[in-house]
Amino acid sequence: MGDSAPLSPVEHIKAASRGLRGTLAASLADAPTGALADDDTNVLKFHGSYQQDDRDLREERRLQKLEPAYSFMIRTRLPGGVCTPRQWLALDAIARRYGNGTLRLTTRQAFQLHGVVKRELKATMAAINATLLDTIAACGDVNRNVIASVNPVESRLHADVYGWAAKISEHLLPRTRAYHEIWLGEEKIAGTPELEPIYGATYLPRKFKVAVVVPPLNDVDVFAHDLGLIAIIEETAHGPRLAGFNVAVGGGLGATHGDATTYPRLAQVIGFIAPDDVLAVTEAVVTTQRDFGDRANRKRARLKYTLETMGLPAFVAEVERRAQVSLAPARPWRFTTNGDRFGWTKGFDGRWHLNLRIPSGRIADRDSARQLSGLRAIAQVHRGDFRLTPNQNLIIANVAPEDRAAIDTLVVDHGLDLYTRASPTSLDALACVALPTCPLAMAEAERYLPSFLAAFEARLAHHGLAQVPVLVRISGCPNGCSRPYLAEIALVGKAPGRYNLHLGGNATGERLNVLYRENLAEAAILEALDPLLWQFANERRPDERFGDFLWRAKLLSV
Ligand code: SRM
Ligand code: SF4
Repeated sequence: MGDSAPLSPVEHIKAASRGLRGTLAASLADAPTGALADDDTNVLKFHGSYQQDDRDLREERRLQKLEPAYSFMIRTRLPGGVCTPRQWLALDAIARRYGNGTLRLTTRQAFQLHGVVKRELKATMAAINATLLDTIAACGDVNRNVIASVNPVESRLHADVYGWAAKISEHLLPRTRAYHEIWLGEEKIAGTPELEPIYGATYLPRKFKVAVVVPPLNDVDVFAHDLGLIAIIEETAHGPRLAGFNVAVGGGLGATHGDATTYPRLAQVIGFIAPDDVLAVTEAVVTTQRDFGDRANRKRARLKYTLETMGLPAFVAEVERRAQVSLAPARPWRFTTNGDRFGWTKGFDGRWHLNLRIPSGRIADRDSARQLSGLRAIAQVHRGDFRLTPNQNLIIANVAPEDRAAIDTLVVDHGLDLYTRASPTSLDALACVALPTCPLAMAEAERYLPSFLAAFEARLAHHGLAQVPVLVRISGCPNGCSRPYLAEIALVGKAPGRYNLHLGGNATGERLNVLYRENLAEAAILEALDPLLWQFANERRPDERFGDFLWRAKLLSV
């Protein structure tokens, strides 16, 4: 807006894509290569897929003068992370038939399949669609998967809140039929591409993320979002009622090492709205970002930077004008944790929910645990549903009391009972995918998490802190896909085997951590943590968390 800088190349690709069609159909038919035409790799993202190559094999293939080992990652759209056993079984079969034989649960309550080759991409997308799931807008410069508190226990209103996540997701879906034409063979309608009433022809300047949360849980890390809705529940004579939502805007975590113009930022609460105003306000936030966001510099194109350039009051006034809604003063709320509640919990309606621990969300059959087979066996008998948590874990939800024993047996038989054995710190730890599939990874994350935790927990035990939970998150680069900047201890990839050490987030997702030391290998990370842990062990107040202690003891500064 008002900026004379040239548009970023992606803007031209979107504009020329004829409603996200690009030349994808021709690229898919180009048999000699496992890759798509360059521009189509950008268009493909809006359909929920990324072209990747196996980075473990890159050098070997280069020496053999072969093109990289291209394959595709596919991400589902799954508002609130809810899916049925039937859908689970279908995705499990698709992962084994077309993917690399694993299912990956993401930090945004979605599934990712990795390792799909180009000649099978269309069949895979069609197979996913046949399960009544889709991948539309799971990636790209649009609203992404809307996430929602899993919370099936504490709130009678969880279904309402999940309903809002689903409604927002539908409301903000692109209207183009490109997905149906390219992947499902729908007949093309001649003429100009469909109008996109919310997005316009060039969609948003950047990705856009929405979370809906039900306090006291902040399992979605609501303040990491472009738009966060905090459900306000009122107790009435007839039971609890969803009064409305506090609205938070401008959260986002991605940053670039060494570039101070990019930074993680927490969303700010700007007011309260009634449920009836949710769609209008959401749309107004999206269209304001559409019109005022930076389309020249993609590193500064998220809503958090639009707020910086517009100023919060002007942004809020614009949203109110567009939505024709006046925001009321925000209502009080309180979060107690951003973690999951592992094990069995009883819901308000007498049904049971089993929160399993799935390290880094990777579901695979390995010697240590046959998770994929185990969850397949559970899906074959389960009569409730599954819920993916934003902490990359899984809830087997809505289990009748009489079905619990059978599920427990399958869980134990397949090594899915980690939640009964893991330490508090390893239960809550997150790591992003990183190598070998992520093209942006600078260091390992998912594959490094187990060995880092083992080394770190040995230090905790040494200081008598083995049973004290510390929120640890690892990302392979500063983009922050495991939401590391909210962790008490975060490792952010800098180079192979080296990380920036961030300290001082809290356990409710309400405080950013700060950079403590740069570019450290594991031994130096542990060495930096050791004196802090020693002091924590000696001076800790009852139940005090490590991140809170570091600030109280003035061991960190902004
Ligand atoms: Fe992410 C890009 C994986 C959640 C911030 N993210 C990527 C890509 C697609 C790499 C790429 O652009 O080629 C990664 C694919 C790796 C792979 O091989 O699978 C990737 N992001 C993930 C997932 C799978 C991490 C995980 O281990 O679970 C999460 C998928 C979520 C989903 O289902 O939609 C994932 N990414 C996040 C989050 C956390 C969240 O949203 O709650 C963030 C930080 C929050 C935010 O957006 O600010 C996040 N991902 C990014 C960014 C930085 C964006 C920015 O504003 O700068 C990138 C890079 C980009 O967009 O250019 C990125
Ligand atoms: Fe890839 Fe970086 Fe995201 Fe990790 S944080 S998945 S390395 S983009």
